[in-house]
This record gives sequence, structure tokens and C-alpha cells, in this order.
Amino acid sequence: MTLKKTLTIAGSDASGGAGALADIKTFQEYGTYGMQALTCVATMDPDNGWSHSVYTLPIDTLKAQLKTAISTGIDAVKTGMLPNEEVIQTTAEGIRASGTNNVVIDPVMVCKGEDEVLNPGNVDAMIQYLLPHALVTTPNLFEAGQLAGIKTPKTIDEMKVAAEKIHALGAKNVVIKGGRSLGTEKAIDLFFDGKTFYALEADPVNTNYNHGAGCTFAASITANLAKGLSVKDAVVASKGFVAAAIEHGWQLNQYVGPVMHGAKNIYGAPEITVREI
Ligand code: PXL
Repeated sequence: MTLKKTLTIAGSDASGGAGALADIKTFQEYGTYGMQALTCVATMDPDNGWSHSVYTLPIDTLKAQLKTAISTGIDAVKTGMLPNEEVIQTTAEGIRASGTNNVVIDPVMVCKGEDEVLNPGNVDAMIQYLLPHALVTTPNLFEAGQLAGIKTPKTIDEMKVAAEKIHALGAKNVVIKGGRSLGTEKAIDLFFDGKTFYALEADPVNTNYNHGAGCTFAASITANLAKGLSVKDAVVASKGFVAAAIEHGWQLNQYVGPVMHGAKNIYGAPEITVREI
């Protein structure tokens, strides 16, 4: 028996909902073999309103982890929180060295609930070093605007403009997570493969317990690509996977409610509709 090998290059969220832990939990749900190269550790202080701190790991620690994991032969890789330009460059070198085309770039710029961008130089570094490797990139609305160099999209038409610009930067497929933020009747994400735009729609879930949703979505795409699904099938399946995870999100404490990463395999996934737009 051999398992498909999935690697996350990301930060660890010590609270377990987002980041590399979300990725590993998700990889496991798909029966793939998860590995990690940690870039930083994010902690939350219960004595100070759950305020975040990010401890960046020494760059040699990242390089040594990448060497370990990549030496085993990777079937798919995803990126998450990358705290500075040096980490972004090192991550790009790791992706190149891995030799896999199954590359999912989740361009994490801020943590949910925090409004400070990790590092202002990161957007340019992601554009220069990471997007050209992306088989799929999964920005939220804010991240899509930043990468595309336009204001944060607020409509489907503005999302299309952003997706085209991000595709032109080298990402072969772009998924912009509109979700509930568009205020539409359905939670809508836009998928662009360079030719056709698709709206992926699910019934919105009225919850604040969605911490880690973005990481879980991108990790699910990564696992599905490792298992050989087409990009479109991987993205659509992952929308179902994360919709179930959000539907069964739960309250960890007074500050945070993570998604339930394994919900789909217990309760099934809600229906996702896909239409060309
Ligand atoms: O959800 C974005 C995110 C990604 N990675 C890490 C995080 C968070 C948000 O908390 O802590 C490590």
C-alpha cells in the first residue's frame, strides 16, 4: 500500500483550527499522507482578548523541513501563512525542487479577526515568486484585490476582473472565495481556468464558527489533486467538503469557533451547483 503524499508549507495555528493543523487534518480525511514544513507558529493570548502573535521560525529550520519532506517525493503541495519575503522565496525554491505541478497557493495575508497585513512586502513577493508556480490559487476577496492591484471586489463582475488579472500573473486556475461576503442569496465562489468562468454556489450557513475554512478548502483541493482529480473536480468537491466543515463549525471557547474539518466524512456534503457565468 502506498499513500499519496501531501505537503503543506504553512504556519501552525496553536488553536488547531487553521494553518498547518487544518491542512494535516484535511489531508488525513482524504486518506493521503500529510507532511509539513512550518514557517511560523501563531499563538493566541487568552489573557489579552485572544490577540495573535506570530513567531517566525529560523529560515534554516524551514529549509531543513523542506529538504526532509521533498526527498520523499511529493504528489501535491500547498502553501499557507508565509510571514516574510525570505520565507516566500524559500517556499518557491521548495516547490520547484519538489517537481510536482500540483501546487495550491493560498495567499494568506491576514488572519481572520486581525486586520494587520502580515508584512507589506509579501504581496509583491507572492506575485513574483509564487503565483507563477500555482496550478490553483485561492484568494479571498481582499487577497484577490491585493494580488490583482485593484480595490477589493464586491460583485461577481469585479471578481472576474480580479481573476483575469491573477491568471495573467501566472496562476493557471483562480478560485476567488466570495462566500457570504457578497451578500448574495447563495454563498458564491468564482472559478476561472483561464477560459471559462464558473460560479460555485452553496446555501450560505449563518455562523461565526468558520475559523480555518480557507485553509481547509485549499488543503482539500491539494488532497484531491494528489489523488488525480482534475482541477475543476478538485475545486468543486472541495467546496462541498468545506461547506460541510462550516455547517458543523463549533465553539472552541469564547473567542473562536473552528470548522469541523472531518464533517463531510461523517455527515456528507451539501449540494454544490456549478454554472458557467
Ligand atoms: O486562516 C488563516 C491562517 C493561516 N495560518 C495560520 C493562522 C491563520 C489564522 O489564524 O493562524 C497559522
